[in-house]
Amino acid sequence: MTTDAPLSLHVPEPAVRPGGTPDFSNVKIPKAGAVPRPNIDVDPESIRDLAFSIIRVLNRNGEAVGPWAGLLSDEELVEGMRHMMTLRTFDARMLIAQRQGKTSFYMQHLGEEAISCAFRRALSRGDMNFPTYRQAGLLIADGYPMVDMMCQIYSNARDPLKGRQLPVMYSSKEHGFFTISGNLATQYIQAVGWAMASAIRRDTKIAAAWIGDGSTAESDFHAALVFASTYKAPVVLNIVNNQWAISTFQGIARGGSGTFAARGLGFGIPSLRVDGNDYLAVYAVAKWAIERARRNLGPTLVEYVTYRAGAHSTSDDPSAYRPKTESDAWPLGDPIMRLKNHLIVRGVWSEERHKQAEAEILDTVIAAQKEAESYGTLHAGGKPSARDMFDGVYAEMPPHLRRQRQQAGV
Ligand SMILES: Cc1ncc(C[n+]2csc(CCOP(=O)(O)OP(=O)(O)O)c2C)c(N)n1
Ligand SMILES: [Mg+2]
Repeated sequence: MTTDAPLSLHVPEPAVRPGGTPDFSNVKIPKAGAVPRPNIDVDPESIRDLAFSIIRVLNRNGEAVGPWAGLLSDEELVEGMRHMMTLRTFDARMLIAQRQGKTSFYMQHLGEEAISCAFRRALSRGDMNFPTYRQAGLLIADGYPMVDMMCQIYSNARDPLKGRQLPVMYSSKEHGFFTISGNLATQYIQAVGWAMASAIRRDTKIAAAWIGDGSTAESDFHAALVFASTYKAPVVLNIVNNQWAISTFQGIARGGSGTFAARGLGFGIPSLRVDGNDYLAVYAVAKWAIERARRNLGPTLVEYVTYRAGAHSTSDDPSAYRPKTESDAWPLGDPIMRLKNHLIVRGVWSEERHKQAEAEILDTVIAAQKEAESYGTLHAGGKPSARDMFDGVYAEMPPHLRRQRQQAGV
């Protein structure tokens, strides 16, 4: 007989389930402006506490405060506002298009618009993002044509990717947007590899890796951190913590480290947490991390604290696993509303201007949609040619594929 108690596993549970009252008491939010802004060549050891705090610029009154404020002009902020509003409108239209059967699948950014839109602004031309499906703001904020994005979503005759990719998995070398892979966390090893190659070639371009909270549980994430840390690769390691990985809450992938940013500390990588719903804070932290990479000071890990307000994708129904009102209770608010309030406080925006911008943006998105639909949608109109699937894969097509192409008569 043994006196040892039986072993058991610890399985973390979300604070609440459907029907319960939303509870974000686990998200400790410091005051805006409270977190110091270290020099970029700081000793990582001396800023370990930044991995457990949240850098914020916009306060409750819509003012920009503290050492991370003051980097963007009125014009830049108004433009940032338009980027976020465009992304939100684009999402709304494509969600409807999916429900209408014009595409099989869509993924929206609701509540996370500030992250990719503000990050893009801090990059230079030639830098390369390795994004997931929830960073289309990198394209929108860089002026990539919405018509091309929609043609990809519709897999129509003008789809730049010729029907080879799942809808929303865009690709644009010119816009620093590496082809999205559905295999999550591969973005991390590829970004670090690309950054290392840039340094080996003695180039000046840096890479940005993107991952969600859930995907940090993949081994690729950890392998990438080893290489980034050892070789001090010129890369920004972004973690978008939107609290959910489909129906799995962030406590599962986070494990015992307290925060996702804290994962970087064991690798000696400067690791910061930032309010992901604060356009100014995201820009300031992105700029800091990008400058470190550019000055050859090595990688920075950034955790964006945000909330996925919408469903995971058009195939998901969040009411099955979280309270319906949870997104209203998210304590960091909505990124568009917060920037709007700030612009009004600055005296460069108003309720009327906001309404006018909404109407203009909707017109622009609808015009792009009409044009894209004139080239076909999932079940109607033009399609990529069957010939396209044989092209662009091999420098020299193997004989068996040549035969197949002949058999298909294309
Ligand atoms: C390697 C791999 N495992 C599983 C999946 C299936 N999958 C698609 S999205 C997703 C959740 C990812 O959550 P997170 O990383 O938090 O990103 P988010 O969707 O919240 O932006 C999973 C498990 C996948 N695409 N790739
Ligand atoms: Mg997530």
